[in-house]
Amino acid sequence: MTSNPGRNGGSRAAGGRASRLDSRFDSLRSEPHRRHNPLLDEWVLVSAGRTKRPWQGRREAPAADTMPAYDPKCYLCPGNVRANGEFNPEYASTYVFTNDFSALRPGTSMERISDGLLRAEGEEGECHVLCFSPRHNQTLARMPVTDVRRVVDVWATESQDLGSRHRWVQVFENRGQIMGASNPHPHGQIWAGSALPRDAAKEDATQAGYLAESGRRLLLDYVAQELDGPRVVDQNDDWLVVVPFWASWPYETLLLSRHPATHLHDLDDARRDSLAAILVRLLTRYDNLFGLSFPYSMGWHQAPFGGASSDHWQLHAHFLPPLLRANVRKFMVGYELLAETQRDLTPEAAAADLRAASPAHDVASASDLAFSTGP
Ligand code: H2U
Ligand code: ZN
Repeated sequence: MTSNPGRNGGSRAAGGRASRLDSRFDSLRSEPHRRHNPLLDEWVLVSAGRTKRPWQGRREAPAADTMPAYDPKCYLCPGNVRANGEFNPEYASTYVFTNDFSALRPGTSMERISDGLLRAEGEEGECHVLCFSPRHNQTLARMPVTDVRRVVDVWATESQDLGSRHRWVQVFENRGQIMGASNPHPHGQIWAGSALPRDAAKEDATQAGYLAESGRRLLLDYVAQELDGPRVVDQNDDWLVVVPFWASWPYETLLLSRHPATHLHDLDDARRDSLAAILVRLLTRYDNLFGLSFPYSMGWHQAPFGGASSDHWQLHAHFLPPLLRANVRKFMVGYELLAETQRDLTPEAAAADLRAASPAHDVASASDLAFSTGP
C-alpha cells in the first residue's frame, strides 16, 4: 500500500478494521512507541507499561461540595447582578449574554503590522457566555436529557448566528476549578473570531488534504475504522465516542457524528436528541470513573463559516479532562512542553476504564467532590 490514504478506495476503512486484529498491534500494549494524530499532524509518545512507576503525581485535595440550587453571590444565577452591574433575567432554562470581559470585540481599527520577523494583525470577534441551567448546583452530566437537548439547540443557533459574522466559532465548556472555571454554575462559552486559530487551521488543512487525496472525509473513515473496536466508549446510531488512537490526555475522548455533518445547525431533531443522550452518558461515565464531578474542557469543532466548501470537514467534539487518577492530575510539563506530548496509560486501557464506568449516575446526591487547586 502506498502512503496515499485513498488509493485503495473504499477498502481502506475495512482494511483498518482488519488491522486492529493484526498481531503487529500487540506491541502497542508494552513497547514505548509514537502514535500519529492525523487531525493535527502531530505525534504523541506512548510509554506503555510505565504506569507502575512509584511517583504518581501530585494529589489534588478533594473538598466536599454542598452547593445550593441558588447562590445569591453567583453572577450567573437568575436575577443576580453581574460584575458590570447588569442584572440577569429570571431565566427558566438557558441564558446567553455577551461576556463582560470579552477576549474579542467587534470591529478593529488595527492595521496589519509587518517588520522583519515581527508580525501582528488585529483580530475582531465576539464572546458569549451560555448558562446551561438556572440551577446553580446542576451539571450537564446531571441535567435531564431534555434540558441538555435545549443546550444543544442554543449551541446550534448561537453558532449559526455568530458564524454569519465571523469565520471561526468556538463553543466550549471549562468544567471544574482545576480547569480554571471561574464559577461552578453550569455554563459554557462561545468565542467567535475572524481568523482560524491554530488547531482550527491544522484540522482544516489535514481534513482538506485527506479529501483531496482520497475523495473521502478523514473523520468518517476514522469512524469506520474504530466502530466496535477497543477504543470505543459508547455509540448509538448517530454518534460514536472513542478515546482516540492518538489521545494526549489520559481520558481524552472524541465525539464524532457518524453521518456527514459539518455544523451543529445541520443536525435534525433526532440527531440532536441522540446527541444529548450520548453526551449525558459520556459525562456520567466520567463522573463515575473516579466518583467525583469530573473536570474537563470540551469543545466543538465545526467547519469554518463562510468558506467556499466544507465538504472535507466532519463535525466533532473533543473532551480533554486532566485527571489520571481520582485526585491525581496529569501536567503537560517538561517533555510535553519542550518536545512532544507523552502518556503512560494506553488509549485502549483508558477506553476500557470508561466503558466499565456506568453511564447512569449511581450516587443520588451531588456528594461528588470538587477539586481544589489550592495548596
Ligand atoms: P469561565 O468559568 O469558563 O471562566 O467562564 C465564565 C465567563 O464569565 C468568564 O469568561 C465571564 C468571565 O469573563 N463573566 C462575565 O461576563 N460577567 C461577570 O459578571 C463575571 C464573569
Ligand atoms: Zn449560580
